[in-house]
Amino acid sequence: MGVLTSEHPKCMTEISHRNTILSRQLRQCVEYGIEEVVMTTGYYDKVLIDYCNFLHLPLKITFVNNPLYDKTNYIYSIYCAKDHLKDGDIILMHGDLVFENLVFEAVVDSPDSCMTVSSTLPLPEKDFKAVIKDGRIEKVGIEFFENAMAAQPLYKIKKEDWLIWLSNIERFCENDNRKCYAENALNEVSGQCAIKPLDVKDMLCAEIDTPEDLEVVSAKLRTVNDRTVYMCFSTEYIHSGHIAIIKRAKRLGRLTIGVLSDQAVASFRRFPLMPFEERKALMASIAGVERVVEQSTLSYAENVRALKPDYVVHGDDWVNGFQRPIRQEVLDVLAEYGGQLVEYPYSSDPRYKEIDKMHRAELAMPDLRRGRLRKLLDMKGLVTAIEAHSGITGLIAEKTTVLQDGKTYQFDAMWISSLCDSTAKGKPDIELVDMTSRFRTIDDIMEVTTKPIIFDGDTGGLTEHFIYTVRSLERMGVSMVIIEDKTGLKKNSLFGTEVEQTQDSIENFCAKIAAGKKAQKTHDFMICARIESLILERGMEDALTRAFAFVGAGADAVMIHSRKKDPAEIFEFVAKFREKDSVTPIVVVPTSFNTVTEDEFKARGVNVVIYANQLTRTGFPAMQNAARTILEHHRAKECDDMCMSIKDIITLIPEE
Ligand code: SPV
Ligand code: MG
Repeated sequence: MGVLTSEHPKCMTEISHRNTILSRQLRQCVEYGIEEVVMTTGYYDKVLIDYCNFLHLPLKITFVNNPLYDKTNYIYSIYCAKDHLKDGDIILMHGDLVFENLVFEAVVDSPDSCMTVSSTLPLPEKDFKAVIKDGRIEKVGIEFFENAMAAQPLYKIKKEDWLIWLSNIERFCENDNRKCYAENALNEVSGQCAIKPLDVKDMLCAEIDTPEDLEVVSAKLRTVNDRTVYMCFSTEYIHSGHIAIIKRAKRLGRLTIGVLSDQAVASFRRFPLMPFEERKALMASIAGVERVVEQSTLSYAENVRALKPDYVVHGDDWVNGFQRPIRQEVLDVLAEYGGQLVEYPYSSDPRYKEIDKMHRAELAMPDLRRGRLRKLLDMKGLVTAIEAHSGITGLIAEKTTVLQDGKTYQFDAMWISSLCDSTAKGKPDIELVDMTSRFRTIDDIMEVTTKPIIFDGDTGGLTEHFIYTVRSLERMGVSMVIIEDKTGLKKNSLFGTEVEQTQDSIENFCAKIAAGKKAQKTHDFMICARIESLILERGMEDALTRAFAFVGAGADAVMIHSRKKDPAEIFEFVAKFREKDSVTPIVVVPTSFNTVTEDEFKARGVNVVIYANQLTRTGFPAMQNAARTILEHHRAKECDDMCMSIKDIITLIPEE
């Protein structure tokens, strides 16, 4: 190295603007949790010690001088230090070695003894090569070319292997064999040690022997230091598991964090308690996070294509489960430009589950749940709800997730239908099931879910009773009650004019709405007026007149209902209503006009789509079928294929 080492040992050669070979190695040790270092010294021993002290690193460094450094090789330095090296596994490295973090991480994390080799580099003429046999290192030296790979003296040696190697080092040195490599002592006992080759391929792991090496390695180091890393988070709280993975990610390069948009979080997990801007600020405040960007879908593709990070980092929890296609897409996009996916073991610390549970519990609390429907309407423009009439149907509404085209779909809310609640109790949908029983259903559902609830309030009953119903629902955390403008013995709307049904007067119904609005205590709670004019064939004009009157009386939303298959009258109502009122949410229940997609409803100005009875209508026929099958066969075997496994049922139920 000539002039570069005229005043200090080679390991103190600068390799970047902030590091020498040694300071980089020591900082890497600190970064990877190593606490004790034994450093053998030779010439410029004091310069080296002063330098290490000057670095002020949280390391206990034991310096061991080899007094014969100019007459011996490093086998003798190890011999001098032997008494400090017998306590446990060791990492062994030469002082002129430069390696990137990913290499060091693989060495430190290796469960076995290992030595770094490269299957892609050409065999060096004069440097170390390792002969590999049966997946183990058999010999290390500069003279081996057959069955060999380029090798670097960066090892992790498990204590049991090290003690074998070290005792042969001792034997060599005590027999005055001090000028060879420590590896000569290894080669004699390698059969008793299990040192595996750790293939680092093209990653940076190189010795600096000449000024040319220095130039090449420094240049490679600049590209290593310039690498970029991308991760994405949806979390609203940071626990030590997040910090650990962020720490690992930033060792790989300059870290950009994607924060999932509120809409994306709501679509795949649950409504975020902490809005996007807050979550973004939280991430930006973490040391080492260079940039925070929005990721607006669960799919990484857009951001990865735009940022082209060298690495995407993720926990290995997405290898299976619903995120699997997202992972595959990341791999495909990375392959487009040669990026790499790095996965770390997912931490399933019970404490994190506890935090998550607390978070869920918070979301389920009445005050937080109630206001979430309004927030979702603001956030998404169109909200979907599916019927639930029991705890288990609530869980289906809460948890069912579909992944399509890199997006996840879930229902936003639950509809507690009078039809389905009554049917589940074997009763007709004529306001026969009393409020106490209906509240019981709400409570059962609320106990196991977090999504907002829209309650089918039938006619709302007498105005004098309705105000109490509003307060009870509000207190329970229901987000919206829908009451229909009928009076007397209400029957299900899908009977239309086949049964006698009486529409309430506009005045009466407006008074009921106004009384309900006056009774509620919070701003969050919504009262929706349901217009039955089309069901009862009273015409579009009547429907619109009523809609505007009800909004005037304080309704927070209107629901227009129809039992026609053709959506034309619904579309006409929506268009005409929107001509005069662009803000009041419109609710539809497309049981009959079921060909219309959510996107089309949204484009026309609808805000809430309720799938009002599909779980009931699919569940009961399946049960009837099972019952019939058992009766026919006088045993349950034939019914088995129709049944969900007990295991699947159990996984649907959250554990407390
Ligand atoms: C319900 O689900 O109970 C409803 C909607 O009120 S409908 O059955 O279409 O009238
Ligand atoms: Mg109903």
